[in-house]
Amino acid sequence: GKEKWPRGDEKTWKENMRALETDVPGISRNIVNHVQTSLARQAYNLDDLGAYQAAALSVRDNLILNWNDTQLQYTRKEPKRAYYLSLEFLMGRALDNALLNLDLKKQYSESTDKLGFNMEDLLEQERDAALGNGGLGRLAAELPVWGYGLRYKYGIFQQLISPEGQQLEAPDPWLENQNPWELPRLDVQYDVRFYGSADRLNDGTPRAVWSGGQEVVAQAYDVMIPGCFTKSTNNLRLWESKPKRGFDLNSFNAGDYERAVESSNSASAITSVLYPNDHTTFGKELRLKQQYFWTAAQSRRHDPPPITQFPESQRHPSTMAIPELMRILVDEEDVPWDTAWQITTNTFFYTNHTVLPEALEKWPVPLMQHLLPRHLQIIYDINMYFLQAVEKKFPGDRERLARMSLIEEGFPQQIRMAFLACIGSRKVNGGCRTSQRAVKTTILKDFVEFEGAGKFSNVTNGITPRRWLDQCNPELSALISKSLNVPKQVWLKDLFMLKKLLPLAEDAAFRKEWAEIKQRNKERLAHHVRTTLGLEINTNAMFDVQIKRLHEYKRQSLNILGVIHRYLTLKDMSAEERKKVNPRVVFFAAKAAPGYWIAKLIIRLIVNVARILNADPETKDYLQLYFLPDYSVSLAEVLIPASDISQHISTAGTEASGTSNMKFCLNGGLLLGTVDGANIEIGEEVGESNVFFFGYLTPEVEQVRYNNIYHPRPVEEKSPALARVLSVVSQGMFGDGGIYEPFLNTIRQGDYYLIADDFDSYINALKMVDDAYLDKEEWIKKSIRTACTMGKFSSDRAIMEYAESYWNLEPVKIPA
Ligand code: CRA
Repeated sequence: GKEKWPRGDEKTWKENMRALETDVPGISRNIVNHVQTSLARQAYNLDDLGAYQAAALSVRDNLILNWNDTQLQYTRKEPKRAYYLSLEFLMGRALDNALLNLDLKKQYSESTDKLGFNMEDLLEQERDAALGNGGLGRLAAELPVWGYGLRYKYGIFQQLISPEGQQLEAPDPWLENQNPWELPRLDVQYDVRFYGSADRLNDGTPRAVWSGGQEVVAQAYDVMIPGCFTKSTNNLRLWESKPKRGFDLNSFNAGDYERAVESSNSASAITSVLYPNDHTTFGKELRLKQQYFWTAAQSRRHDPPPITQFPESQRHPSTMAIPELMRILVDEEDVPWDTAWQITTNTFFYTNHTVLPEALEKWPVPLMQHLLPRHLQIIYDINMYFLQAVEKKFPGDRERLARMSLIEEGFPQQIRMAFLACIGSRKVNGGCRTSQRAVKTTILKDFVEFEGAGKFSNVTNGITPRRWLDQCNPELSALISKSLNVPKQVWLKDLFMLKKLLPLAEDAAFRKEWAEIKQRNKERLAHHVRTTLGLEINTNAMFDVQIKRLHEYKRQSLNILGVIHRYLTLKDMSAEERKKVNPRVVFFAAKAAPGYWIAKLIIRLIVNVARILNADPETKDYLQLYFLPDYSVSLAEVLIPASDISQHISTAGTEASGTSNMKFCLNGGLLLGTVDGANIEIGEEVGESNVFFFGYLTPEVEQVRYNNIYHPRPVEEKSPALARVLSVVSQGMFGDGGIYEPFLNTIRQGDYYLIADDFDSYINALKMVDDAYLDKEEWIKKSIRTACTMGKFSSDRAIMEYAESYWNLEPVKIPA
C-alpha cells in the first residue's frame, strides 16, 4: 500500500519548506548561518577560505533545492534518461560557474562585500576538481546529462619544475579542505566483487554463479551541477571505494596492526588516484579494478525498477559495463542470452576519443581471468556468437575472423576492448568528422564492413560558452551582449547568434573596444604570472600559446624548435633590424605522464631555453618564453582569453578532435594549426583566410613515414634551418646538450611525427602570422570573424545532436 505523504501535519511541512535565497539579505543570512553552524566559526575568526566555504555551502543550498525539484519532475514524468559514463571529469572550480548559471553573481558579490570579503578573492580559494587528464575529461564535465565517475582522493598530480627543468609530481589532495560541493549518500551503497570463481550452472541456461574473492563497498557522493539559467540541476555521482569490513579487530587484538588495516587499505586504494596517463595503455591491475568497480556500482542504480526495463541510453561506457550488464541480466535476472544481448546493445553508445592505435585498451586474458572470472566467460561467449555471425557473412575468411576476434593472439592473449565496445553498442561515433573517418577506415574498418556504415556516425565535440566565454572573459561577454542588444541569457544558449556581429568587424569603434578587451586580458595574465611566479611579461607583444597535455604527437617539440629558430634569427640580425621585429611572448603549459620520459625531456628543453632567452639582453624585448607549471582548468581560464594566436599542431591524422582550439577561437584568438582533428571544421567555419594552416596532410603522412624509415634523408637535407637548431641544442646552447640527444634522435631517425618534414612549412606559417600581425586593424578583424563564427562549436549543438539522433531524449521542463 502507498504511504501517506507527507507524514504528519502537512501544514507544518509546507510552512517550513525553504525557498531559494535570491536577494542580498536572504543570501547574507544564509552565508552567516553557514559560518555559524556548518563551519562553527564567527565573524572575528573568519578568513577568506572560511568565507569561501560558507558562500559555497549557501550556493549549494540553492542547488539542492533546484535539484530536488528536478528530481521530483523526473519522478513524475519518467522521461528516458542518458547517463554519461566517464572515468574522468575535469570539473575545475565550481563556485563562479554556479553563480553565473544561477544568475546570482551580482547578488552574492554584493552580499560578501557587505560581510567584508571580496568575491574575486573568495573564488581563488577554491581548489580545482581535477579528476581528469585533458579534453576527454573536460568534455564529460560539460555535458548536461547525469554523470557517473569515480571520487578519486587525489586528482591529476601537481606539477612542480625542479631547478634543472625536470617535471616533478606531487599528489593533489583536493579534498583536504573539505569539498563543499558534494553530498555523501550514505543510503546509496553497493557491494562489488573481485576475484573468486565463476561456475556455470550447466542447467540448460547460460547462467553462472560468481562467488568468493574480495568484496568492497561502492559509496555514492553526489555533486550538483546547475544548468544554465534554469532550475534544471543535474547530478554527477562519484563512487568511492570502501572496505566492506572496515577493521579487522581480531588481528588488531592479536597485535598484528598491519593485517588489521590491510583489507581496508586495499579497498580504499581503488579510488585513491586518477591515472595520469592519456593515450597510452598500461596493464595495471588497479586500472581494471577501477573500471569494473565503477561500472558495477553504476549498473546497480536501476533497482527498484526491474533491471530488464533498461531502454535508457548511456554513452561512452567503460567497456566493462557491457559484460557487467550481460552478467546482471543473465545470471541475476535469468534473462535468455539473446534478449540480454539485445538489451545491452540497445543500451550503450560508444564514443571513440582517440585515433592512436597505442591508446586502444587491451587487457591480458590471465588478468581478466584472475580479477573478473565471470566476465571473461561472458566475453568469450560474446566473441563466439559474434565470430559465428562474421563467418556466416564472410564464409571461410579466416584472416578476417582473426582480425576481428575480441581476443588477440599472443603471449599473453589480450582482450581488445575497443572491439567489444563497438559490437556491444548501438552506435559508435567520433569527436569530429575526420577522426570518425579515420576510425572507420583503420581500427574499425572490418566492423564497418560487417555491421554497415549506418552504425558509425559523427558528432563533432563542442565546448560550453558559459565557462569558456562568459565566465573566463566577462568583458567580452558584456561587449557581445551590448552589441547584440540582447541579454547574455539568450545568446549564450544560441551561440550561432554571434554571426550577427560579423558586420561589426568593419566598424572601427567596435574593433577598438574588442582590441582593448584583449589587451586587458593580456594584462590580467601578466598580473597572474607576476604574482604567482614573479616574472615580468611584455604585454605589448603578441601572445602565442600552446597548452595541452605534453605528447609527441601534439608536437610541443615543433613549437620549441621553432622558438629556437626565431632566437637564432634574432641573434643574426643587427640591432637596427631587430627593432622592426614584432615582439612575441610564447607560453607553454603542459603536464607529461610521469613515466613518459621523452615528454619530460621536452619540458626540460622548454624550461632551459626559456632561461637563456629571457636573460638575453639582445633579444629579450623581442622574444620571451614561459613554461607555466601545473597546467589546470583555472590556468586555462586566464590564458585562453589573453591569446593572440594559439597552436594546435599535431601531426596530421593524430588528434581525435581537440577542444582547446575551439576555446581560443571563441575568445578571438587566431588559430595556427595542422589540417587535423577539429581544426579542419574550425577552418571551414571561420574561413581559410582567418586561420593559418601548414604541414603534410593526413593521406600523405603514411608515405612520409615509410620514406623516413626505408629511404631516410638527413635533417640537413630536409630542412637546413632545423639542422642548425638541432646542432645548437646538442652543442649545449641551453645547457648540457648531451641530455637532449635521445629527443633529438627521434627526429634524426624515423621521425615518426614528421618534425623535420613539417619544419619549413611550420616556419613559413609562423612568418605568415608575423606578417598578418603587422596590420593591426586587419588582425582585429580576423579575431572578430573567428570568434563570431564559433556557433557550431557550442556544446549545446553537440548535445542536441546526441539527444535527437542517438538517444531519443526530450527536454524536461522544471516548473518554478
Ligand atoms: N586528449 C583526444 O585526444 C579530444 C578529446 C575529447 C582526447 C582529443 O583530441 O578532443 O579526447 N582523447 O574528445 C583521449 O584522451 C584517451 O583519449 C583527449 O582528451
